[in-house]
Formats: sequence, C-alpha cells, structure tokens
Amino acid sequence: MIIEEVHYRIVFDSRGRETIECEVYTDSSYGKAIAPSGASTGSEEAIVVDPYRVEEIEERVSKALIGISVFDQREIDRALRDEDGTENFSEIGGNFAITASIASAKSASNYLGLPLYAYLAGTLINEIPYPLGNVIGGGKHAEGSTDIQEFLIIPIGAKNFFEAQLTNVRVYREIKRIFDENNIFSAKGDEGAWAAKITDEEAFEILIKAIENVEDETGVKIRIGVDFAATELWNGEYYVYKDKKLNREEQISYVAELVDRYNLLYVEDPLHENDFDGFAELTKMVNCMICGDDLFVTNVRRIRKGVELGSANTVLIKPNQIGTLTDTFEAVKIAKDNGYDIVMSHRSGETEDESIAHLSIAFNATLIKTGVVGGERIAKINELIRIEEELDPSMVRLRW
Ligand code: 2PG
Ligand code: MG
Repeated sequence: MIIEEVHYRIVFDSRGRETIECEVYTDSSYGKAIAPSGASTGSEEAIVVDPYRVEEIEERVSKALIGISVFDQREIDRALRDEDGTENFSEIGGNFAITASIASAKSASNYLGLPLYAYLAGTLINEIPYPLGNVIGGGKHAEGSTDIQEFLIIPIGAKNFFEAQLTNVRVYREIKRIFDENNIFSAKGDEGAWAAKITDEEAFEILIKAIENVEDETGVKIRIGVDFAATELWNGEYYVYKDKKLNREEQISYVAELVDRYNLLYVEDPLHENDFDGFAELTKMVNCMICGDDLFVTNVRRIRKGVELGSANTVLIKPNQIGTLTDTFEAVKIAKDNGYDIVMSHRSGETEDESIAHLSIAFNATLIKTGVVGGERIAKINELIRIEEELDPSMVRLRW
C-alpha cells in the first residue's frame, strides 16, 4: 500500500472557476479530492495557488509522496509541509496540498474497503451533526442583498438527519413563497441561499415568519444562526452596513441585542478577524454558540490564542484553510480539548466532492454547514443520508 502515483487535473467549481482535483493511487486503490474555495477569506488562510501551475506542482508533490505508505497520514502530511517549506503553503498551494492529503486518506480507506469516516474514526461512531442551513444570504456571496452574509437555520427538534434536512428545505421553500407573495424579487447567491434587495431586519422578519409556518406544520423546532463575516464589513474603524456605521463597541451591543431579540443559537464571525478581545467580550455577554471562522482559520496557533483569551466557544473547521488532514485534525483536537464545539464547513465555491460529510462524522462535529440546495451542497447532504442509513447514529447532543 505504497503511494505509486499522484495525478492532478483542473476541473470547475460551483462558481465556474477552475480548481484542482487530485488522485492518489496505490497498486490496488485510489482516492480523489477536489479543492473548494472561499470568497470571504481570512488573511491567514493557506494560499490558493494558480491551478494552471498543475504540471510543475504535480511533479513536486509526486516526488514528495511516492513511496510513502498510504496509511501513514501524518507522514504524508509532513512530506507535503516539507516540500512546501512555508507556514501557509504559499509554495505548492493549500489547494494542491489539501487535495493530496484527503485523496491519500480516501485511497487508504478504499484499499481497506471502508468508508472514509470509518477509516478515520473507527467504528464507535454514534452521532451525526445537525445541518446548519444557509437560507438567505448576501455579503460577498450575493452583492446587493443583505449585509449579513448568511442567515442560517438549525432544526434542533429533528429526530434524525433526514428529517433535519427536510425541515431545512421546507423553510427554504417557505421563504421563497413569502418573497413571491410580497412581490420581492429573489435570486440565489453563491451557496444557493436566497438573495434579495432587503435589509437585514427584513430578512430576520421573513425568516421568522417562514420558521413559524414550518414549525406549525411539522412540529419540528427550529433555531436561527448568522454568519456576519464581519471582516468584510470592517473598514479599519467601523463596521459599515448599508444603513449604518458601527464602531467596535456598538457592533458588540448590536450583535448581543440580535442574539436576544431572535434567540440566536449560532453567531459566526461577529467581529473582524483580529479582534480576539471583542470576541471574548461578546462570548461572555451571550449564551449561544460564538464561532470563529476568519478568526481561527482552522489554525492551531490562532485557536490557542482564542482559548487563552476566551474568544468564542466554537471553531469553524475548513480543511482547505490549513492545507492538510493532519493539521485539520490538530485544530479539531485543540478546540475539543478546550471545550469548544466544532462546525464542519463547506466553502462558497464548492464541487461534488463529499469528503467533509465524512469528516463531520469522524471529527464528531456539532453542526455541518454545507448549504441547503445546489448539487455541490446536496452532494454532502446526500452522503450524510447514506451514512445515517449505514450507522443509525443519534443526532449530536446540543449543549446550547
Ligand atoms: C464562510 C464561508 C462558507 P467562504 O464565510 O463561512 O459559508 O464562505 O467560503 O466564502 O469563506
Ligand atoms: Mg464564515
């Protein structure tokens, strides 16, 4: 089970942009992974290198990985890091590294005839995350729509993953019905969430109405979350919205007030990527999940700093932010060791690659953020429905 061949090719993502796919072969197995890409990215994320450098980088990665046992994930990831030589994969690219790393793990699981989650986490898995569904969106994913990047829902009353996704799509469709009824033109943003020329306030009101209608119909309780992606709102002095400008303290009070008013369960990136202290202040003020995405960028060093300062209580996990499976695992571990929840996440630019569905199970994520509709989002959702049938797990225990 030695790695014998590494092959890269350029394919397309959901935004129609070129991205990298990697295949890793042993004599009798293979694994494949495709790199997603972000639009609202943290400045310390692993670097995305031009996919058209495919030939040169394939040669370098092949040299580094051929001959290593496909079961030695740490050695594979170390070889990728050594070949690159920088902290943020600026030489061979986080996109080239993460696909080789995940394709190797898939090749190993393929060799053993196991699903990826079982290969990574063994057989004592009995929990599945709730789907954190993005139903209305704006920001960098749909310019001209809301200022808040994502209005999210968590169907906390769902008995199983299938029912949870069914609840999310019901709310999604109900929102569209409300838009149509009120003659509000809507379209879809990068992640399939509804985009419309409405204020954040209006988005909350429409969302609440849709949730009430679905709750009345199904009896399944639903809570709300948001991703501010606040680094994108921050101009160095103020958080700039279409209708207001808030300084740091005002932003903190505004977020706390929204948590209170809408009983929010989940708030991601409420402040810009370097305001660890502001995150800590807010986390103390509210009783809900405060999640760091651009704040942590799946990076152990940044998560450790957050833990020391009490910034947030939840970490968003995006493997392509850090570049290897081992680094992703280390980020999950440090978060969990310190009592943080983890949320497995897609990127706004996605493909049919379903790996994060398996990682959400293997890493025992509390939530998986992967959209509600669109082939590239549904690929992960449908894979979790298959895994649910195979494992019969219970929904993860929410402590919020
Ligand atoms: C985010 C993500 C995914 P992007 O901000 O959480 O929803 O967006 O991939 O553009 O960083
Ligand atoms: Mg985010």
